[in-house]
Amino acid sequence: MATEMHNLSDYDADKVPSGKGYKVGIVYAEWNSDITHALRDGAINTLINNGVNVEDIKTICVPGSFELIYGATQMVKSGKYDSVIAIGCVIRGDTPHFDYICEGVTAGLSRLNVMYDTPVIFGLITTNNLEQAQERCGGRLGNKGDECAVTALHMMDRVW
Ligand code: RBF
Repeated sequence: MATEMHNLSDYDADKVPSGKGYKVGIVYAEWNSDITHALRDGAINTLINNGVNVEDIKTICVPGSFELIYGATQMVKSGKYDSVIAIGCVIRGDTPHFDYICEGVTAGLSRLNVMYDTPVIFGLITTNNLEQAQERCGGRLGNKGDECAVTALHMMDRVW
């Protein structure tokens, strides 16, 4: 994913593989929906701009980021998608909940990538405050949803 020094939102469009014919599942969390909807829409636009047919993109929402694990698992197990993008936003609060959710989602999605053949793209943004999240969903640091879509296109294009 991106840092200030490495921002995939500035990707070279000529180097992104075509998504024509590929099917992509997007599971996104409703918590912090101002952020996650912008990330989701960024991902959808980038997929379409790179050749994925709109009818080949399926979006499903889940209540919170923790539920991304279940949602992504169901999408992968359905066998309907060439890649699955999981999108959520966890903002640090005053309790350790932030750490538990981040660790849980990271472990859950990582496990899917080991267990199944469908690439699962990690679109969970984890920030200290709302401003940092806004910077990453179409602000100063690009849109991490776009970057997830570019990553999905690269992963689907690979011959292993
Ligand atoms: N879900 C998120 O997607 N982002 C959050 O920042 C977030 N913060 C939470 C903070 C607390 C204290 C709790 C209890 C839940 C939070 N959740 C958050 C929801 C979580 O991902 C999940 O939906 C619930 O824990 C139910 O499984």
